[in-house]
Order: sequence, then structure tokens, then C-alpha cells
Amino acid sequence: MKPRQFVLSLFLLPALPLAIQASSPPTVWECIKTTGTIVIDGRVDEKAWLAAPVLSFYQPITHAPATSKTEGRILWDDTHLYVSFVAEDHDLRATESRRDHPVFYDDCLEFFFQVEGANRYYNIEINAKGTVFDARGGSPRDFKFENMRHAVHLDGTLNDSSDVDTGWSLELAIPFSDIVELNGQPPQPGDRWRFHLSRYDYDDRFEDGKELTSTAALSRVSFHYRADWKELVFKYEGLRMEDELRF
Ligand SMILES: [Ca+2]
Ligand SMILES: [Ca+2]
Ligand SMILES: [Ca+2]
Repeated sequence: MKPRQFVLSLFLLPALPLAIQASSPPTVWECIKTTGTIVIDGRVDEKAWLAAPVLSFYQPITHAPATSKTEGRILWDDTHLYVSFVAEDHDLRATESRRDHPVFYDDCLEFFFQVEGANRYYNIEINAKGTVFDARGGSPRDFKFENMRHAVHLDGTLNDSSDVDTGWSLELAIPFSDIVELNGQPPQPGDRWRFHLSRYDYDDRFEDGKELTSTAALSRVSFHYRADWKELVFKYEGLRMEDELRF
């Protein structure tokens, strides 16, 4: 960085350390349309994923980078919204196997979103066993994504803290036909939803036994506080397969 740029940066960003400010989460995210095929097997290795931009995760309030690195990706096509996570995790823990029970007491990956113009939001939370908690308007009892597909892949041993695990990954395919406000139609390019991806990582190395992180700049320790979420903008032009094949 040239001296003049450095002085300018200090002038513009007086309140926070430069290292944190430089990696602050963006407030708008482009959702790229894909023509690629995504196999929902928990492995985030399709060419479509490799071509997608990566969302990073941050701690609430300070917006410092997550200790446990997580990569989030979002794509869409004419029928589905696709979400994936690749999560480093030194100690994989999950015991809940009942749908719509509190999977967030386990290692858990989450997707919150609200369709443009809607009043109610959706949240999908999935633990490292693959158990689903899904809710509309905060209530899991009255709503279920009937045709959502998901899969997790573990790279380590579940509920065995005697070793050091590598992490886990999750793929989701959410059919637009399951989203009430869309009335059976896919989103239109230019539509602006609100969203964030979030995570609970349970590990004794953390001071209170867990780390909560999000792709959004959370002003409080709440994943449900919609004012802090990002905008998700559906892009007009998608990636062509030729672009994806370059990776
Ligand atoms: Ca896959
Ligand atoms: Ca383990
Ligand atoms: Ca963990």
C-alpha cells in the first residue's frame, strides 16, 4: 500500500483495526445462475460450485473472522436454490436425530432467508448427523420443506473427541415450489431477498464451548435479527458451462 493510500484508509476507517475492516462482510451478495449439475451428496466438488463466489464467516458484534473457517456458496437455476457449506471443524459433535428438534445444540449449519416483499422468513438448520430443523416465521411446527434435498459429508469421527477432525460439508437443494410466497414461480433476475448463512461450532477450545459465526455483519448475538442480514440479488446472467469448465 502506498503511503498516501494508507493515510486515506486511516482517515476513512478510524474506529476499527484495519485488518478487521478490510475483511468485513459485504452487505449485498449476487446469486449466480448456473447451468451445471449439482449432485446432492454432501461433497462440494461439482464444477458449478467451484465457479461460485465464496462467502466467508464472521463473529457477531466484532465481525472478526471466524476461528473455524467456513465457506458458503449459493447458486440458482430455474427450479432450485442451491446452498453449500464447507466447514473446518476440529471436533465433530451431533446427537439430535429428531426433525425440528434443537439441532443447534450440535455442530450445525444454517440458512436464513426472506423473499422480497414477504413478511415471514425461513430458516433451515442441519446438524452434522444430517438432522433437519426447518421453520417459517420462526415456527417449525407448521411448516416443512416437503421436497428439499440435503446431504452431509463428514471428514472425521463424530462424537469422538479423542482425535482431531478435519471438518464437514453440507449441500442443500431447495425447490422454489416449496417457498410459499413464490406461488410456484422461480425468482426473477434482479429480485432482492434477504439472507445469511450461520453456524454453531461446538469445541472445548472455545471459551464458552462454542463459536457462533455468520456471513452477515451481526450487530448482536442473534441469527434471527433480520435487520443485520445481507441482500441476495438474483443475477440476470448466469455462468455458462464453458466458464465453469475452466476451473
Ligand atoms: Ca455434490
Ligand atoms: Ca472426532
Ligand atoms: Ca465442532
